[in-house]
Amino acid sequence: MFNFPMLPVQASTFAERVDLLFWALVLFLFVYATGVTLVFLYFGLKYRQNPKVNRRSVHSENTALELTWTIIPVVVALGIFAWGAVLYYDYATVPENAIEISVIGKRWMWKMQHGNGIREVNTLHVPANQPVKLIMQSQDVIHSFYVPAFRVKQDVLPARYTTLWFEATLPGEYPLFCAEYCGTEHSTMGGTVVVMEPQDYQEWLAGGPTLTPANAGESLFQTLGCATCHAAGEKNRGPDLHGVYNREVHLRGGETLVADEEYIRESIMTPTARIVDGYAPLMPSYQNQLQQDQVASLLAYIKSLSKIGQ
Ligand SMILES: [Cu+2]
Repeated sequence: MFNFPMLPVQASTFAERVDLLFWALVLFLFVYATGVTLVFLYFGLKYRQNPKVNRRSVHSENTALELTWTIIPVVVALGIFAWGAVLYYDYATVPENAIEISVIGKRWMWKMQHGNGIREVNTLHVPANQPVKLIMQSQDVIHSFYVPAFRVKQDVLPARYTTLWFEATLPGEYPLFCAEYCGTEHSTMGGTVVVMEPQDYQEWLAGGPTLTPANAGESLFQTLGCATCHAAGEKNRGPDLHGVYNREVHLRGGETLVADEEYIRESIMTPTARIVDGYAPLMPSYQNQLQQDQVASLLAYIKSLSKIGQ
């Protein structure tokens, strides 16, 4: 009859669940607001200035009534919180089998790089029915990676990795936006996410260059002389990096953390920030010497080392 969609098409595993919560909230607020408004109008009419209603025996307190209208909204609010928390937990927990794609935001474009080295700008090809993890960074100001059809959005920050995951369900093309005002051409900073059948995606991937980020990272690792201090084995000036990714690391001062993407990136850019226990703060900073994609390549190389170490 007439086509008036309220929300974008549901194209990821999150979409239906997020929409359900959204509509439940809308319904709840509608019922609540209508109820309050009707009572308000009723009392407003009944007790308006002139009518001779009985105003003598006015109740100033009603414990049962007050308990009711306190406890019910509390239970409802906590229920909404729990519902949202469960959704958020899944949104924040990346499945282990997710394929990883590197995304760099930059005024005013999105640069993507796939695991085998294929690069694209403002277009992101992903397979359907498979979790995809985006490892994102900005080259300048704060951007935000937003795909309405997937119901996912994540800020992309300079000098820090953020991640975002989704599992697309419906092959097709969906708009991608920058959702954080980032300058004069912010509104043009967008593109398309192309969801393909897994087999088509593999074929598409196979059509690209063969220098993987890990390969590029390895040659960079040699060129920059990283291996001088980070060679395999003990008694080196720097820690052995085999298997370091996603492993627990003990820091000077007793702190322990997991060496994730962000820690490795920080250790390249500001090595003295969090030193591994047992080592001296000797490493120079690479803050102004590396491009973001070079850091991403080094990261890919260091991650590939962990597979050999296991
Ligand atoms: Cu932007």
